[in-house]
Amino acid sequence: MAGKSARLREHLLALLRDGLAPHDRLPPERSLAEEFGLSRLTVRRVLDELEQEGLVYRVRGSGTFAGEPRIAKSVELTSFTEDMRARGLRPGSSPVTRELVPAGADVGYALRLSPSEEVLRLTRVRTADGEPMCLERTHLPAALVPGGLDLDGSLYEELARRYDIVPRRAEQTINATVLGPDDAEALQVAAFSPAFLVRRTAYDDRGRPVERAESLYRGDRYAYHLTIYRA
Ligand code: 16G
Repeated sequence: MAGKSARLREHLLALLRDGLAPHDRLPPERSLAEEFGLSRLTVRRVLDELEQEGLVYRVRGSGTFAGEPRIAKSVELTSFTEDMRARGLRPGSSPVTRELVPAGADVGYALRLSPSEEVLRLTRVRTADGEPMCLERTHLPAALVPGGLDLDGSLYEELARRYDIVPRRAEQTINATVLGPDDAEALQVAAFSPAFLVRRTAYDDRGRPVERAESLYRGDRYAYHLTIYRA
């Protein structure tokens, strides 16, 4: 009996590791019981154990599902476009300005460029269903995007499509701040309204810095949400 339930456990662990994405349904208890020659009760115990370990979760009446991997999944590297779509909102950017400028000391340091090297600077008011949510100033090494960028839509989608560049990791800091009059006007809120200032340096697979961005989020429309776990 112990041998069989250990086999079932191994089988499920392998399935969770290689076969199932988070939130995919596990095979039903009944078919696991048949396949492994175990009672439903024993199958349930094996699943209970996996549930206690946080590897699966149960939904009464519909089955057992693969859990989310625990490694900081909640702080995923996403784009504005993805964030808005996930909330059922229509992402947009208006207005958009682009300039080629010398990197300067801070941006150059973050992007590992000399201060005189050129960067493409994008300034975008990011909107959700047409409402301004965030003011974003992004710098990219000009040498990485030699043919320019079409910026009607998502910067990250365009970087992937046109240059095969995918930001994989980012260092990010979040500060509280207030909006100066110009930034407040761009976001259509009162001057000196509170905001979050998020600075991101994003790196690709090879560890090259590909973006240095500053995003100013309206304090009345944003919250930083983290899922945290006890080890
Ligand atoms: C997010 C990123 C920003 C990136 C942008 C791309 C943060 C703090 N910042 O706003 O660095 O440039 O997404 O969005 O999340 P896009 O692909 O929709 O243009």
